[in-house]
Amino acid sequence: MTLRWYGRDTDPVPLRYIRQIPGVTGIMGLLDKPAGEDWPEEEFAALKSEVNGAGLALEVVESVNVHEDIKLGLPSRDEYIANYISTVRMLARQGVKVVIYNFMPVLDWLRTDLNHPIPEDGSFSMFYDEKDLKGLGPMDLARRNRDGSGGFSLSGWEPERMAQLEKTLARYEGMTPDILRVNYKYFLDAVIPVCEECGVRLACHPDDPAWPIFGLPRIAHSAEDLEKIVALHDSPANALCLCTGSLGSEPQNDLPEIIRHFGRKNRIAAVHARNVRFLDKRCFRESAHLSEAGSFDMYEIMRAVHETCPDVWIRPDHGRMIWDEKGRPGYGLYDRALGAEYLLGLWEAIDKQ
Ligand code: CS2
Ligand code: MN
Repeated sequence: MTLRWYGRDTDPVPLRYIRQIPGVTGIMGLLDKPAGEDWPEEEFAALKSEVNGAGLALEVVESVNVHEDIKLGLPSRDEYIANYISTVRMLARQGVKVVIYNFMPVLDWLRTDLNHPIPEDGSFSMFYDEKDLKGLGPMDLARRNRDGSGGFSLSGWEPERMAQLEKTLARYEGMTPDILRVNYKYFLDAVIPVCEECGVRLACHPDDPAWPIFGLPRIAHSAEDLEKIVALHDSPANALCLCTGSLGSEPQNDLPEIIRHFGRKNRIAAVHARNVRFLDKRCFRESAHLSEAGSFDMYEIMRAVHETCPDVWIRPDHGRMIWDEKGRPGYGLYDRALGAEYLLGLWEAIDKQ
């Protein structure tokens, strides 16, 4: 059980607090670098010793972002792929086992409100309503996110990424899911053999929400999509990060079944456990992890993990803001700590059964 941690300069949660959450043994961490850069080993080694010094493991990196030129299939992609490979080798030397990434064009996750009040209990969580997108463009969303982020640079919405937003969007005109998959395969064919050689698994994070946005092709939001991804390069190193909140935002996606399917195939390397409550069609809020707080059966989800991929790294994904905490939306301490304990409790019960 791990918690995501953004680093001492930008994460208000100190490592020792994470260490004090019973059963949490590590973090999913990162260096804050623009996509396409080769990560310097000294910097990562310093991060690792800081994390290890706090009594926590750093075996999962989230995320090493994929440069847009790779997704677009531009000639410059080879240079960025070479950097990706060099980073994977470096991370392997530093003891990293799983690298999470996504292949979503331009925009990563998308919510329409980062601080939505939950009327029942006065807490706040992230919220999505397709109706709120009417008349809004990606640039408006980027501004809204910046204003609602409490001053934090949100992963997926980093300022340097947003500065290029309009230009990058224009370059995707005419891009189809099939072309995107061809470019994806080119990337995997280059990187996965290196992962195999050095004992790292790449874990693809699904689209969040689980449908295309702003007309951009998205290719990771259903069981069929994920099947195509694992088939692009057939290797256990070409794996998935099973994010329940992302995939599950589409009620058609049967989460326990999807987990069992890809777990049995040995294609799940990491799990993000999150619960959401459906409020309407394409309208949901992120809820507490407890099954009854949302729309997912977290017991069944944990059982599927226990049955088919019990050795994966897992973390509670986005939590609510509770107890007046001021933090990075989705990544406060309190609700994620509650989530971790709940998930560990389910795990203990399943295990003893
Ligand atoms: C994360 C994603 O905060 C989140 O929603 O699950 O940002 C995730 O880290 C990336 O999509 C993975 O590359
Ligand atoms: Mn996730």
